[in-house]
Amino acid sequence: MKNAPEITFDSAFAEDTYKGLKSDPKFLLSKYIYDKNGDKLFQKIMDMPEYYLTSCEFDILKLNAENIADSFSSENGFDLIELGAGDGKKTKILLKDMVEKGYNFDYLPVDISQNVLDELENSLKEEIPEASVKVQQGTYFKTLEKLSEYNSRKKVILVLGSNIGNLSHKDAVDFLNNIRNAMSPEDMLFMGFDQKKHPQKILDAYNDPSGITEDFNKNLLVRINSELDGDFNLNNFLHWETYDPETGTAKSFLVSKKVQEVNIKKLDLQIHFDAWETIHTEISQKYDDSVVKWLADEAGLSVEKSFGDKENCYKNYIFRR
Ligand code: AVJ
Repeated sequence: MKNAPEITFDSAFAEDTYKGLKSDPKFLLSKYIYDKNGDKLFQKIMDMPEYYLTSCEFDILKLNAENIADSFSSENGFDLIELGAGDGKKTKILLKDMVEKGYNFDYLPVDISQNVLDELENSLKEEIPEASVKVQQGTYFKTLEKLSEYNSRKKVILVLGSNIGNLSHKDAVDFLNNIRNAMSPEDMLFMGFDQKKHPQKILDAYNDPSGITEDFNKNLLVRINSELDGDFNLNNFLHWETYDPETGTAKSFLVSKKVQEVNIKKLDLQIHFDAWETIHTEISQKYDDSVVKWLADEAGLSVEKSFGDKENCYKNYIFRR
């Protein structure tokens, strides 16, 4: 059998872009939205009135801070490890409460970006100088592995923002399973899951009239243009959102408004788009208790407790292995 011609790529971004645009139907991976510009756009999304996720989770943490902090605490102290801390706006509610109570803990925010960590560290020095902060630059699972190797006290792992929603159920189980492998029996996982709700409310959150989500979605094309020398014309694509209330899956697309050719020099690639042809860019999965329980079961975790807002728009769950 003859091997397919080998193509070598300069980066994972180049390789994934090539594969996604060669596929039928076309797709791009949402994780590549987050460069400097993408991070900024996501901050703007979190401030939009339509993006209810942020304020829902904020309220849940605020309302239940004592309860949550209590369940974290442990006689020998604990490490609070946050995967994807961002600006820490929500975590600070918990940190303040735990500092006030005199809990013995270290806060270990994990992020791939040293820049994000520096900013977070500085703001914490200002706002909660009593907190012991040990930033961890690296990927989630390598860092978790490292931490569980030479750390014996209780770990509380925090994943806020329903970030798991970008993963298919299969990938979500792998993600949870990776976390579980780093957990000892006394450790806890505290995680946010956006819930199924009125479909219109979900569509509105991902289709704001000001066009911030559109810019966020199109940042994939902006990155291809600048990093891979592409010539996407952003005006020739529209942002489209769908939500399937049966599966709970919101999907983002970029739709080609006309027949067009796009060149990507660094991939040595010319792509043809039919009129109204799609590029699938992101999923934002919505959950209910039974789906969360099923995912946990599959990953060898059990749900210990959950906290919701009045309307159960959003929920935070505590898991144990
Ligand atoms: C960061 C994955 C939680 O899916 O709600 C926001 C990303 N995409 N608006 C989400 C996002 C479009 C967000 N997560």
